[in-house]
Amino acid sequence: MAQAYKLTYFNVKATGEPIRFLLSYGGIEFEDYRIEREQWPQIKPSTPFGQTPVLEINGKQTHQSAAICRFLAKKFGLNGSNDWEDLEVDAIVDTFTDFRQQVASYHYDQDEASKEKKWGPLKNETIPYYMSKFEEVVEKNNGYFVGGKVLVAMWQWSLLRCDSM
Ligand SMILES: N[C@@H](CCC(=O)N[C@@H](CS)C(=O)NCC(=O)O)C(=O)O
Repeated sequence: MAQAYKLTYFNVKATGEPIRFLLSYGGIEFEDYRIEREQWPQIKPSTPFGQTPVLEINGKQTHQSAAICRFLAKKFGLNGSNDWEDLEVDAIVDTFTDFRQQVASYHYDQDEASKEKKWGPLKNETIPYYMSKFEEVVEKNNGYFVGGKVLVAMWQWSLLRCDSM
């Protein structure tokens, strides 16, 4: 029997997009439920930890974007070929998260003065640092992050390429 997949997330790319990519890659039809900001207070209490993305499979809810990606990657053969490769994938994914959090801290800052103060270091230090490091890794791995092939780390990379944080 076909399984029913439903992804609940805001109408942005951010941490939901790699899950959408993975489900599409795996040929899984899913309900791409995009909530509007004003719906959120009503939906929040029904989520496992008050946050999205939430993936439901046959009514069973799960959360945490990286964990969901890892789960789907395994299903679609996009995890590593051994424990070491899996470790390397996890390390890259966690590094994206570190990087993204620094960009998000600037992006979502509502205080104009504090935001302006963050821009210089972000543009001149943080972004060039992470980008050059990521490039180094990719150069060492024949154009991929791990193992010279497309793995879940690649989809997580899409987080950084999203036009909305
Ligand atoms: N570590 C979590 C972070 C989840 C998260 O920060 N979700 C945000 C949207 S990107 C959210 O639901 N914010 C609304 C809220 O916290 O009320 C993940 O990667 O899934």
